Amino acid sequence: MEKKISFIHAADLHLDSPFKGLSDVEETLFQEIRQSTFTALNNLVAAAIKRKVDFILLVGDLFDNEKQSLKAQISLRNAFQELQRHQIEVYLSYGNHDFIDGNIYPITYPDNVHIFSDEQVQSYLYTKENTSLAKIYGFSYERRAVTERKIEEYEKEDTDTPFHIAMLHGSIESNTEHDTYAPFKLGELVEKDMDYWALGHIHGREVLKEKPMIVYPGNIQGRNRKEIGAKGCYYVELSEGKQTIEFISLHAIEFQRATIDLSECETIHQVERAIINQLRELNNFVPQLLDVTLISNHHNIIEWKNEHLLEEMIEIINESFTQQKNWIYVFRCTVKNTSPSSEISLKGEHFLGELTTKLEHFSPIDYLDELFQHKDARKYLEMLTKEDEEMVKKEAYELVIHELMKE
Ligand SMILES: [Mn+2]
Repeated sequence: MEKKISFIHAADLHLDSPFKGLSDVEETLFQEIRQSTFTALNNLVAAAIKRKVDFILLVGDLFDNEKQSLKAQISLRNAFQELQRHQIEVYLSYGNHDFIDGNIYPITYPDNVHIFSDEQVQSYLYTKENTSLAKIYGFSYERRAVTERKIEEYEKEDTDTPFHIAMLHGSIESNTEHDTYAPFKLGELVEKDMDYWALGHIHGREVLKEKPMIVYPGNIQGRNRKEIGAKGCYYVELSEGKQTIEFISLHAIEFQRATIDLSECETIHQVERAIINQLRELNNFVPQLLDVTLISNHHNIIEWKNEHLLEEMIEIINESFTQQKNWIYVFRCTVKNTSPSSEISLKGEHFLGELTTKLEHFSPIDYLDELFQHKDARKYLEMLTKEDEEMVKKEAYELVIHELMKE
């Protein structure tokens, strides 16, 4: 008989993520957002049952925080019990967000759950109807940061077993955007001759290689404006000489970006129409948290902004679009004037020239330091990016110019 296995590969569930940047969203909506990582977990379980997979791989960062929230632990235990009722095994490893030493409420999961218990690479054998089918290799983070290279520890064992799958929560050595934990080179993974590399840690979905399959599934639910688009897991089938993967969307709420051109708008009421028309076209399958950029080649957009009319307009539109089932909520709105004259050409004038130079050397961080250091406030704040900083400066400049030109 042909040997064949099927499984789901997921990582970075980040259960019970606090969504701190969205805490000022209206209460019932915020509850739904807070619940989204759990809804995505339920969707994962449903997908596994529907596809009748042999097992699930969860490659680290199941929890958002090492002090594993009770709610997340219990949701996971319930999910695992449901999978057990359908004879689905679970192989899990912990990552940098849920490293073992941080767990203060040890919990017992059902027997179908196989946990990689420490930083040493180990293996589990998956058998079905008394036939050995797969060797699954992996390790867990005991501490917050595993900066050592772990790749040397992965060695294929009993080669009579048809399939060899390696789980690794870490990043490619050249990746400078994320903390490089358990670093590896792509070529090193290839050399190990595994059938599938189930990676975790990077939240953007990416198939690094197809032969053999080396895959980041990304996280199962977007958690901030950088984690946009569909989020989910991979369904994988391995048979002798053949591998197929298919992405399954699991997220309960989608983060997305939209740019709306208001160049044709002469009045603020036309702005309302323009935004509504574009939101209607989104046709979203799940509720959407939208990061909107309003652009126009007219200067009126800056006036509307400074008079807080755009802000008010977004509020009104949010009220209406959050009534529908697949609601849309604009959680961030950036304004861009694209006309060449937007860089008001007053640099020559002495006072404005000086203002411009001052602004170029100004850093908003200096003024925010106290806030970011505050022991309560900092839990809810994300550090400004370079891009945010530039935006703050531009807004400040435009506001000052606007106020000065008024008279
Ligand atoms: Mn993660």
